[in-house]
Amino acid sequence: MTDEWHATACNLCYVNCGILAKLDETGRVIEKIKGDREHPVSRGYTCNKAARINFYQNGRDRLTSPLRRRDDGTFEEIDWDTAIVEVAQGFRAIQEQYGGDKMLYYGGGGQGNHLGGSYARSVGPAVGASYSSNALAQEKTGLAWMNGRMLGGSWHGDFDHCDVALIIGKNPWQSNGMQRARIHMRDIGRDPERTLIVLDPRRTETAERADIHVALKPGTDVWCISAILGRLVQTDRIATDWLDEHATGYERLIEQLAEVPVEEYAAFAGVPIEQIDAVADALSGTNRIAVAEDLGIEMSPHSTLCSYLNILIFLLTGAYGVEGGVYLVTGITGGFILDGGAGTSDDDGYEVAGPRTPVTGARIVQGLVPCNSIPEEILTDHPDRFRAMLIESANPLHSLADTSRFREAMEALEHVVVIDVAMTETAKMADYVLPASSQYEKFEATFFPMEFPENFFHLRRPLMDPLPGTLPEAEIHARLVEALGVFEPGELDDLKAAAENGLDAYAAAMLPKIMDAKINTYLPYVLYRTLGPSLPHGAADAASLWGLCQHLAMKLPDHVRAAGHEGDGPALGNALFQAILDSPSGVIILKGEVGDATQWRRPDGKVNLMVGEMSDEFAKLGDFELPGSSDEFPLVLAAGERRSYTANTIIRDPAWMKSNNPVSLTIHPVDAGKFGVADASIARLVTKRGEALVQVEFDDRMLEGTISLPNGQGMTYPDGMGAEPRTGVYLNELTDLEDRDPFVGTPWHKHVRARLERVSA
Ligand SMILES: Nc1nc2c(c(=O)[nH]1)N[C@H]1C(S)=C(S)[C@@H](COP(=O)(O)OP(=O)(O)OC[C@H]3O[C@@H](n4cnc5c(=O)[nH]c(N)nc54)[C@H](O)[C@@H]3O)O[C@H]1N2
Ligand SMILES: Nc1nc2c(c(=O)[nH]1)N[C@H]1C(S)=C(S)[C@@H](COP(=O)(O)OP(=O)(O)OC[C@H]3O[C@@H](n4cnc5c(=O)[nH]c(N)nc54)[C@H](O)[C@@H]3O)O[C@H]1N2
Ligand code: SF4
Ligand SMILES: [Mo]
Repeated sequence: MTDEWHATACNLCYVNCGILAKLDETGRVIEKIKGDREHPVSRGYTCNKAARINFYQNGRDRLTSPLRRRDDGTFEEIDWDTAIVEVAQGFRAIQEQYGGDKMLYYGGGGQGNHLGGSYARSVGPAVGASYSSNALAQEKTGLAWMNGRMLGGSWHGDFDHCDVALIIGKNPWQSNGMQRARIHMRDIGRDPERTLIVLDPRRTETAERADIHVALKPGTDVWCISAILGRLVQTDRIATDWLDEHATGYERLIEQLAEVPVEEYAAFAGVPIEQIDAVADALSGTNRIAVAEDLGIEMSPHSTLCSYLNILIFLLTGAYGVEGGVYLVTGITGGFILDGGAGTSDDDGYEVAGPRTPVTGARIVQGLVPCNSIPEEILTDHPDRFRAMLIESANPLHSLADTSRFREAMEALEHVVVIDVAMTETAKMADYVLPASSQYEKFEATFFPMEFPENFFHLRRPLMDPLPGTLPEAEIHARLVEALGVFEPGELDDLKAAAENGLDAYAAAMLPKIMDAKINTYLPYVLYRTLGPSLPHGAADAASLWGLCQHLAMKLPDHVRAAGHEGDGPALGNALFQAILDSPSGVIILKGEVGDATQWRRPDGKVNLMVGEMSDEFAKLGDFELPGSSDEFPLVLAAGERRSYTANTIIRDPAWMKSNNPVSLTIHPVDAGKFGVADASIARLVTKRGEALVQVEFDDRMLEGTISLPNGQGMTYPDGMGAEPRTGVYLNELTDLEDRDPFVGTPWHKHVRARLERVSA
C-alpha cells in the first residue's frame, strides 16, 4: 500500500461525505478509507458503508468495451469509433423516421455523480429530443411540485440549531440523507432541551433515539399530521403574526384545519391522542423546528398531500427562514434541484397548465417524465410514443416499479443505449452498452449539497486512471455530439485559443457568445471542448462547472463574495471556479444570511399556503379511504428499506455486506403467528403483481400488520466460476405500475399490499 491519502467522497448515498483513500501498490485497489476532516461539512464523519467502496470500484462485472447486441441477444465487443457512430446514427434514424422528440433520456447521475450527466444536455438537442426523467420522478416530484407552488425553492431543516427535529417517514440512522446524520440524531435525542420526533410505523434506529416516536399505521400520515395541525389551530397556537407578514392564501386552510376532528383522525392513524398533544406542545413552544421527510411518505398513498402538510408544519409555526428552522437551499445550480419549475398558480390557487407527457398527458414536474408513466408512453400505438432511450448512470429495469412492464417497454423500443460502469439488469437489455470510467477514475461531483446559509461544493479528483477501454461521460457525450455533426470543424477554435490564455481571456471571449442560441444549447459540450483542455490538474471533465460558477456570480454575487471569493462579474465567477478546481476536499461557495432574499423566491416575496388541488384532497380525508386495503392482502410491505448494507444498486457484489441478510423479511412475531411462519423459515411473499421467496425474521420493532424487505437486492453477480447467481428479492417484480400518486405518479413502494404463505419443507 502507498502512504498517501487522497481526498475524494463516498458515493454510496447522496450526502457524499468527504473521505480520504489509500490505494494498494498497483494503484487500482482502494484499500483504506477514513473520514476527511478537511471537508467543509462532513468534517470527518462517515457511516459504516464508506469503508466498502472498493466493491464498487473493482466489481467483477465492470465493463471494459463498448458492446453491441447481436440478433440472438448476446453481445459482441466493438471499438469506440464504431460504437459512437452507430449509437449516433441510431438516434438520428429515429428522429428522421418519426420526427424529433422520440428519444427519452433517463438518469444522468446516481447518488454521487452528476458531472457526467451535465454533458448529456448537449446530446438531446442534437437529435431533436427534450424529454427526460430520472429517479427523482419516483420519489421527490410531489415534494418538488409543492415547493414550487408554496416556496419557490427546495428546503432543508437546520438540524444543527433546531429545538425540535421532526423526521417524517425517514430513517436517517441508516439512510443518512443529511450531513452527519447519526451525530445529529444521537445528540438531539440525548439533549433534554431538544426534542426528536419521529413519525414511522417501525421502531427504527432513529425512532429508538426519539423523545416522541409516533408509530402510526402505514399510509396514515396525512391524518396524523392533520390532527397535529388541527390541534394547533384549534388551540390558537399558530404563528398568526408571522403569517400576516410573510404568507398569502392561508384563510381557507385555517378554516379547514379548524374543522378537523382531531380525535377521530388520530384514532384512524392509530395514534394515542396524548401523543398528538405532545407533538403539538413541542411544536408550539418554539420556531426552531427542523423538518425532514423521505420515502416513508413520498412512496406512500397521499404522498403529495403529505408533502404539502409537512411544509405547512414549518410555515404555520413560523419556523421558516429562521435559524434552527427550515431554509431554502442554495447551491451550485442556484438551488433549483427541487423547486418544481415555475410552480405558478391562478387566482384560486390551482396550477396554471404546465408541461405534460406526449401520450398519456401526465404532469411533468421539474422537467421529469413520471417514472411510472414511462412504460405507458412506450407501450401504445400512439404516434408520439417514445421510440428510443438513452440511459445513463441508472438501472431503471431494477429500480422502477413493475419490472415486467418496464421490460416489455424496453423490448418495444427501437434503439436503447446504456452508459454504465457495470453490466446491469438494464444494460443487459440494451442495443448498445457504453462503458464509463468509474467515479474514482475521473473528476466527479454531486449537485445535491443542501446547505444554508453556507453552501459547499466538492469537485473530487480521480484516484486513478480510467480502467482501459472506458471513457468518462463528458468524452462520450462530446463524441456523440461530434458524430451528429453539430459544429463545423474549426467553428470553436477561437474559444479554444482564448482558453489557452487563461480564465479571464476565456470569459472575455465566451460571455459575449453565451446567448447565441447554438452556443447556449450546446454549452456543456462547448465548454468541455474549448475550456476543458486548458484546465489545470487535467480537470477537463469539470469544464461545465465554469458556466454554473459564472451564473452564480451573476445571480448571487454577495453570497459568493461572503464565502471568500473575490472580484466582480466574470472575474468573480472565475475566482469561484478556480477555488473549486484547487480544493480537493471541497470548498464553501456561498454564504448567505438567515432570512435574506434567497429565502423569499416567489414573485410577491411571500410564501403561499393555498394550493387548490391539495385543499380539495384535504377535504376528502373525512372519507377515511386508504387506497389498496384488502382482505386478500392483509399485510403492508415496505418494499425497499434502507439498511446498514444497502446502497441502491451501486454495489453489485453481495460480498460487500457485512451484516445484511438480503432476503430477510422482518415481521412482528404476532403476525408471523397468524400466518404460521416460523423465525428463520423460508416463506412465500405474494402481491397482486408477483411473488418471491423470503426468509422470515422476527422483529418486534415492526408495527403489527407491516413487513419490510431491504432495497437494492435481487441482482445477479458473476461468481467467478462461470455462473451468475441472484442474491435477494428483486422488489420491483412485486410492485404495480398503477399504485401511484394521482398528481405526480410517484409509486407507493412503502405501501405494497401483500400476504405470506408457508412453504412446506
Ligand atoms: N443505507 C442506505 N442509505 C441510503 C440508500 C440506500 O440504498 N442505503 N439510498 C439513498 C436514497 S436513494 C434515498 S431516496 C434515501 C431514502 O431514505 P429513507 O426514506 O430514510 O429510507 P427507507 O428505509 O426507504 O424509508 C424510510 C422509513 O419510512 C418508513 N415508513 C414506511 N411506511 C411509512 C408510512 O406510511 N409513514 C411513515 N411516516 N413512514 C413509513 C419505514 O419504516 C422506514 O423507516 O436513502 C439514501 N440513503
Ligand atoms: N421497490 C423499490 N424501488 C426503488 C426504491 C425503493 O425503495 N423500493 N428506491 C428508489 C430510489 S429512492 C432510487 S433513488 C432509485 C435508485 O435507482 P437508480 O436511479 O436506477 O440508481 P442505482 O440503482 O443507484 O443505479 C445507479 C447506476 O449507476 C451506475 N454507475 C455508478 N457509477 C457510475 C458512473 O460513474 N457512470 C455511469 N455511467 N454509471 C455509473 C451503477 O452501476 C448503477 O447501474 O431506486 C428506486 N427504486
Ligand atoms: S453517509 Fe455513509 S453512505 Fe452516505 S456518503 Fe456518508 S459514508 Fe457514504
Ligand atoms: Mo432515492
